[in-house]
Amino acid sequence: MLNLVLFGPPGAGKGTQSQKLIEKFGLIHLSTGDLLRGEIAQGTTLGLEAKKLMDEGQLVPDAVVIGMISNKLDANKDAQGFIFDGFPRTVAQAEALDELLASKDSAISGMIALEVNDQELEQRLLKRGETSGRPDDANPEVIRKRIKEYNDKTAPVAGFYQKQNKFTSINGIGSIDDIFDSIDSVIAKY
Ligand code: B4P
Repeated sequence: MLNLVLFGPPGAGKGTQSQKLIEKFGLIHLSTGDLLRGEIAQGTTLGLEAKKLMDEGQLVPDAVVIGMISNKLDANKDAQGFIFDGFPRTVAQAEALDELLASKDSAISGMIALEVNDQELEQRLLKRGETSGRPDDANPEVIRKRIKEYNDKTAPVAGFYQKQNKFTSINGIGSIDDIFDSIDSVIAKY
């Protein structure tokens, strides 16, 4: 079973590369950002609470996203593996994910981190904001807040997987296909 964590700051290309990974490996894509936006679109109580935080560039509480992931794992018992995109974003989420997978006799195969500098991230997100309709992409102040949240709360998650010898970092700048080839060669070693 291949269970991959795709890691990196907002706009690093996690969602973009996930689409290519699904095509090649037939994995189930679990993006907490997409799941939260789905809740918002449906107007659920969870979505309403998440929207306020997301629009300000803040993380949604751990318990909310861990609950969503747990439900999705239960709903996909026969999966060949999962791509975790945008999750875990805190060390508490990483610990919870290990426990959830262990309870299913499974584990993370590896984390692949996409390295992209802040200036490039800001440009990518502002560009996407022109067409995506995402409030968190349209405003440079919110983008900077998202990058700060990443540096404060999410970057330490890399250390969690480094301690387990499951961490690989790759250059996230370049063509989408070249970056995918780099990811593919890391997966070949799992
Ligand atoms: P996410 O939906 O995870 O959003 P993201 O970080 O912006 O996405 P990503 O890195 O996937 O970028 P993409 O490929 O799309 O999170 C949004 C919010 O949800 C968070 O701020 C938080 O509030 C909440 N949230 C989500 N998960 C959470 C969790 N676990 N805990 C708590 N809160 C959570 O790429 C971005 C752009 O770059 C695209 O336009 C793409 O076309 C472009 N691009 C991609 N690769 C490129 C390349 N190689 N060259 C040039 N451009 C490229």
